[in-house]
Amino acid sequence: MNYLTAGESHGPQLTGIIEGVPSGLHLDVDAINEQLKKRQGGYGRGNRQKIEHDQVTITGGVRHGITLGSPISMVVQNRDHAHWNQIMDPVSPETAENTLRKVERPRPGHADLVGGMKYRHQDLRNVLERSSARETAIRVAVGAVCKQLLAQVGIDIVGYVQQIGQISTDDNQELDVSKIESEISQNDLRMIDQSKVDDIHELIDQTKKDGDTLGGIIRVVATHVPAGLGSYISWDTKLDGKLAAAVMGVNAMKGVEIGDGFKAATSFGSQVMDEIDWDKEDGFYRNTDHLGGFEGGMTNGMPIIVKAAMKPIPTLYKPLQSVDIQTKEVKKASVERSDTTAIVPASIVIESVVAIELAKALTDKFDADNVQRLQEQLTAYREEIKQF
Ligand code: EPS
Repeated sequence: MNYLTAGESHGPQLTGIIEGVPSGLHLDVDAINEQLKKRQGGYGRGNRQKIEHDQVTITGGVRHGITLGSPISMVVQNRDHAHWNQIMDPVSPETAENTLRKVERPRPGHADLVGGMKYRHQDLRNVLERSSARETAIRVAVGAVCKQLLAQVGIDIVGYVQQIGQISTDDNQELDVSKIESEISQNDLRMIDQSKVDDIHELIDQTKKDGDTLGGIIRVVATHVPAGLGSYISWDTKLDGKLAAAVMGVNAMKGVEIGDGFKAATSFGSQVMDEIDWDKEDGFYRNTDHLGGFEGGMTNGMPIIVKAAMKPIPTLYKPLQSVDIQTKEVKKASVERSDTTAIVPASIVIESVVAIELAKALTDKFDADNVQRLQEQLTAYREEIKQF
């Protein structure tokens, strides 16, 4: 399975193509839209989300609601393009008028400056339009398709917010996906601990007043993943490595942990390894999950736990020092409309990219031409593993 996205933040639309989704999957478009809606939400978002009402249109690979096994193409319109149709026109030639929103004072921490150097763009808008996290809307649509495929083989997955700025909100213990879902749906921060919501709202409000931004920590849990996805045989077959790369591929991510992650480095071996147990019903299992469901780069049948550290958004209303790329004068960085924090939508994005990697691993390992055959194979494989 493979996917590709295209589209600029204020261009006409975002496009995604996924190749390798099995045939015979009943695709629930409402469920894709539900994910898109969740990604648009969350306290701390800016005014762009008042303009967008993200909805997916399927343009290939699906017939009468059922996947065909051919590439699935999807689009999400940028409603804001209506305000940018001259400036972001894909075809009409450059004029003085349609280059009015030129960006020449790169924002520290954004892709602006290096992107400009690398692609020889003198208008840094050509960089920021694609490096904008707007692209994650279509990645979430791709992830929503993968989530539906995973659900067909009993795999559940959720991403939520654990920490915003310095306020930490849970103890890393919860592993029940439906319990997490029900807790986080009760607030606009996708957090388990309801008692911290007011404090965090206040923190976001104050940060906004200060013209500053916030990052945070996201945790993803995936359950009922069979043992043996990924492999120890070569470095690039390790599935935890692929998950880490997918997480780092999301805008603004600066760190990834699997299970106890960095904490494992300061613990004793006896506190980190998950002791092995066995019963007739489940076969082998572990008594704890410090290793986040991975041993030797392979899933071990325990819940997968991935954490991501997101840096604060680099667009500041109180801008930092920069240098004008034309005049080379020290100036304040350019100010674009932005969010105070995007940690809530990012938790959906991280959930999505983890779902995509798990779906990839699954469809790589088994015959995935057809979803029913995939289910049959997985049932047989699970039985074999249980009898080991
Ligand atoms: C973003 C800047 C803002 C965000 C955007 C990401 O966009 P605009 O400049 O149009 O206000 O709202 O995120 C989205 C549009 C989205 O859908 O998530 C950036 O610079 O990364």
